Amino acid sequence: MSTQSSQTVYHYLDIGRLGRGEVVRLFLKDAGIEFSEVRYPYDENWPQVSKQLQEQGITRTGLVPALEYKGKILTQHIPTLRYLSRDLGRYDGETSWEKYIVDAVADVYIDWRSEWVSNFMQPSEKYKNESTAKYYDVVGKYYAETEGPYLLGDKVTYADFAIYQIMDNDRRTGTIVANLPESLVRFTDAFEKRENIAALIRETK
Ligand SMILES: N[C@@H](CCC(=O)N[C@@H](CS)C(=O)NCC(=O)O)C(=O)O
Repeated sequence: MSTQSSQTVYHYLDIGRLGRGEVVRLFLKDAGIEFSEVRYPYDENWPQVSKQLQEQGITRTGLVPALEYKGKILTQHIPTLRYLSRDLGRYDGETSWEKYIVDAVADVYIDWRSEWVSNFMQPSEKYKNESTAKYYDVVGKYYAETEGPYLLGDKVTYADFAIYQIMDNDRRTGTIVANLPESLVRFTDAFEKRENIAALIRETK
């Protein structure tokens, strides 16, 4: 999909710092990309608004986030981050193996995010007691494979934004595990100190 404008515009639901969109928003902030935001109330009018967005070509599926970026419209939040990473020439691994690790952790995140979305109104016992334990263990082990603080060591990649944000969302819905793996404590501490992220956290706390 194409757009005439070269301005970056972020389209998402008006649900604060929850959901898939915030992963893209954090990434844009970190990268220092200027953007404007269009937020849609997630209420009884949303199905109609979603249909209009489809008709306008802002989203193919009726779902958001959608990003107008350099004359194109990007949807599907993880492919959006991959596109931006390639465009910026940073936020990805360098070797084929590193890129694979980043993609693999992003894929675990996609499963985790789907389960989080199904559970965020009323978390099931299975999500609270089994799923989260599994995801924090699996992802914690990936992060423990380097000295950290990020997935690939000292270089931040697009998967770090997704993992930070799903942990943040679990904290907000009271579903974060009691004992975070040490590798993820180290990661969260470092991530929150990143210049543009720290400023964002201060603004929205
Ligand atoms: N595969 C899409 C999924 C997008 C998606 O499910 N977005 C949710 C918000 S996080 C949405 O638009 N929900 C509104 C609806 O279900 O109508 C992505 O990764 O961006």
